[in-house]
Amino acid sequence: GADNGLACLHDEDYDVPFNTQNLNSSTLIFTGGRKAESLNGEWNFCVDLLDTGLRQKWFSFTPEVPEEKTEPYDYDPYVGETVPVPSCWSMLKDKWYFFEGSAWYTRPMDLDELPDDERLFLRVGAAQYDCKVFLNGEFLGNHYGGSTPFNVELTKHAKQGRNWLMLCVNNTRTLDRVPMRNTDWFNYGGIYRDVELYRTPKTLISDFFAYLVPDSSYNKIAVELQVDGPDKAPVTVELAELGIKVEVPVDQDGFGKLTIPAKPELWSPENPRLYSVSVTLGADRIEDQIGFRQIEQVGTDVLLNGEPIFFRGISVHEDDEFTGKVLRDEDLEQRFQHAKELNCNFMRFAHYPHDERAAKMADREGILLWEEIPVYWAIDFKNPDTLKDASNQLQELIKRDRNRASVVIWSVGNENPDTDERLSFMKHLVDTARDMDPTRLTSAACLVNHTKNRIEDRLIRHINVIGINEYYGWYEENFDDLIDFLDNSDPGKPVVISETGADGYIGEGKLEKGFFSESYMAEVYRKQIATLRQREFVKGISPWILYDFRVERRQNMFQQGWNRKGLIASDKKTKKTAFKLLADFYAELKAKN
Ligand code: GCB
Repeated sequence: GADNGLACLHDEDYDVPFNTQNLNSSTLIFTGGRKAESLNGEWNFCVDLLDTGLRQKWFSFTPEVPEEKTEPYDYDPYVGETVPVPSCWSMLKDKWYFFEGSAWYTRPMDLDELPDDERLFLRVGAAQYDCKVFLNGEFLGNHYGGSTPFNVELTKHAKQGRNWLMLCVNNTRTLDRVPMRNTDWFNYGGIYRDVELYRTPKTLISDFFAYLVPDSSYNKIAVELQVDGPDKAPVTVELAELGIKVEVPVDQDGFGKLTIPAKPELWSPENPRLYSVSVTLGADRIEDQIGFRQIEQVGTDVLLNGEPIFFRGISVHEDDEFTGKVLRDEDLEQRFQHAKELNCNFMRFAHYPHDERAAKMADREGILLWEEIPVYWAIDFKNPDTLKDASNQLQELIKRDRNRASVVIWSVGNENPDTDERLSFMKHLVDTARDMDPTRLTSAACLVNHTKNRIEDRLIRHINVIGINEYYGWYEENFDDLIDFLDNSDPGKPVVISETGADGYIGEGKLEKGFFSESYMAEVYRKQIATLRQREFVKGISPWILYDFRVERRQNMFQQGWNRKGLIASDKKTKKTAFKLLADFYAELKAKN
């Protein structure tokens, strides 16, 4: 038949160049305080393992009643099954649980005529991994990276009346991407964060960054902003509580930067003080709640507002038994509630950018954050496309979250093999983070030389904080090697034990002792706590992990598709013994400070 696929022998042979990656950090728009129209809700949906939709151009079909169709067709985007957005398809039907491939989301959008002086933007909070955007049959671009937001300008493409929006989302793990093929978390698929429309004036404030100037005086706030559009006029920035109202001039590219004398009350976990900031240019106005603080690395110390700090942390994935990566406000509140019960002042958001609401909540709750991109295990460090992808995800994350005082660390990688290519790849990412943001520390989960049993990683030279994932008592069965490991290491920089832990299974058929028993897990925590507390260069711990999380590669009878290293079981309620051990240890540290 006409559609035997011969027209497209290779994926590259589609006559539309789909992999444009034109929707990237450079087109991401600051949306803080803007009014959004939600496009969440039911969308028409179809999984498409063979990419028939791209070959047959399902996006170019027009809505017609069945009786009047002029050709046979394999899918009708305008009728049929629907799914909610946001959601992970893996969680909606058993037969989609392990589905990896393309899926089509379609919905109508009824619009009034767009006034001449307005622009219209679509914003997708996250779609895993590749998302192609079509409006009324026209391909507008694609975005790559499963956990960061992107915008598509619709101004010139949307029409008055009914429009059809189609998103083709593909969660296939590929060799040239970040992450690559092997991860210790579940490969969910779908549009799992909010989809929204934004209307702005012709000229808008497209980016904004406000921070305490990092020096010893604590008396200057810097603002950096970007104006996009024809009227590049000065922008008004107001911090009413500090009596600040200034005009920030912009250059011909629309970029503006100003340093303002100011003495804000400093943000800290004990006093998570946020200031209302408003930014206006003509009819455009953005708002945010921003805290001002200083984080520094000096020798083996981390200083928050000039005072040494110890990170009492816990790692957490974005994962839920029933909804996958979709987290409601209540779920996020519960996450912080549990961190508070543990007496934490710090969380590691592993291993990819979490929902942006989480960092906003951390700002209010006074929890310091480590945020990271999924440069995880083996990825193709030689491939320029891989670097482009990693770098773009990092830039999107930084643009999204750099006004969050809670975020103190950008982490650029996790347990990556030490090669020359990896080193220059990671150095590139660290440099990018520093360029975009002078107010945070850089880190990575670094390497251990297991023969010499000590910290050894050329990347350490380039970062501020050395993350170490160590599993003495678990993967390294001889626990006492931890003592030897710490004795052998002399890193000269602060070390955060970014992971440690053990699986503890507490469901039916649980063991009383040995690997996977709750008591074994507790024993590992007891020993870790006793040993790590004595080390001068250990400046924080974020054990692995707050909740049990779903993962394909763990299939023994205690795991059954789950990593069981959670201090709390997958129900997010039942605490294991180790929870209290860590909470007591942190309570003691907290009392000392
Ligand atoms: C690690 C990884 C983490 C895994 C963990 C484990 O080192 O960074 O992603 O889930 O170990 O449980 O093995």
